[in-house]
Amino acid sequence: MRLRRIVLRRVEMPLRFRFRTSFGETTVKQFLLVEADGGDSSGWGECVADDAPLYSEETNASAAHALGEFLVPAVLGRTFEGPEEFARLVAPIRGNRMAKAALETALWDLAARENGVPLRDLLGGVRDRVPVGVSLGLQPSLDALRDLVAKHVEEGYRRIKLKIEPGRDVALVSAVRERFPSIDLTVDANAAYTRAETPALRALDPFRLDYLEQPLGHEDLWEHAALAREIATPICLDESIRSEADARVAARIGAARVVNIKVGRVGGLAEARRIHDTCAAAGIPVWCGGMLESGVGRAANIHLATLPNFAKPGDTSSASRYFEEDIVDPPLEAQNGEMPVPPGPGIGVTVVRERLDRYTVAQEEFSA
Ligand code: OSB
Ligand code: MG
Repeated sequence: MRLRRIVLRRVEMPLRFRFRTSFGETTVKQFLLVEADGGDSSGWGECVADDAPLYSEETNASAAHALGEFLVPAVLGRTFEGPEEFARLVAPIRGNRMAKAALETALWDLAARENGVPLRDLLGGVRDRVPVGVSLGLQPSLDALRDLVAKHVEEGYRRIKLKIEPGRDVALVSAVRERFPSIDLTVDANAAYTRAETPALRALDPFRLDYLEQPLGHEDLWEHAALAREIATPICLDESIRSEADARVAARIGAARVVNIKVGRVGGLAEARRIHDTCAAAGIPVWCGGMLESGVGRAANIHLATLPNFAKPGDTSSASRYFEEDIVDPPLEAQNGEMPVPPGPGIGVTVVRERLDRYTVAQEEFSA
């Protein structure tokens, strides 16, 4: 594999709704898109960093810097076997996982396109469709939340995840559970609680949640293990798992009974697959998280989620929930709670350049 040219775009796409979590609010999805030009075809990768370092320490500006100054020069014009070599090529560069993942995913897409196979086949996936749920942000009222849950249950989504924060937890879960006694229900705190708030988390025990996602701080692996012994709801880790090493420790000390895998958070598809394998060996089911991605990142997530231990519905719901118009074809739409894997080569979708150009606000080109 040899890259002739890499194009880094800065893209802005308006969201159809305001997405509110315990850490912030998004109305416009602002992200970097990587195009890796191999000559005959291009591979695409989406960076899931945000403008502000609230979910992780990375930002669009820090990712653009890491890519432009260090990551792109590490691969451009070099000849290497394929995406599995990427980790070795960028090994001296610490952190910057979302920036790395954007470029690495583009290399996987390119490799799969050059071989004429779906990305799923390169990764070792085993399914044609993946079960999906939705992640619902904090809503202005309990009625608004219940109506939103009803809409998505009717659409066939397989799991409903509610964002919570201290003071907006038990009442919200109880209101939804009362109206929907048997749906697969989960909550996500995005690290908003401390160990001192264990009673509020224990109060969720009666509601038969499938899991409680990332209640405590990013660095609090040990604290999660302690909390797990004091509440009945299984803990799922998101922000705390940045690598296979993190997953291995979490499994060993009992910090997680479920793991949310996000390609960007862990530095790429190869590391995501290693975490998948480690969790499988430890008997920990995983699912594919989302970061409000456009069709490029969303498609890659769908291919990843075809691996066998993705045993719970992911956050990769229909792109039309988020965007009036996506930048890829065919549209990524769930059918009765399942997302079909787009069957073409690579990530299986085509970037529509005319549309992408309309959402591109800046662009930088690097040539070998
Ligand atoms: O914690 O899973 C999260 C979105 C942005 C940042 C963090 C998270 C999320 C979501 C949305 O929950 C998932 C999606 O629908 O893409
Ligand atoms: Mg989460």
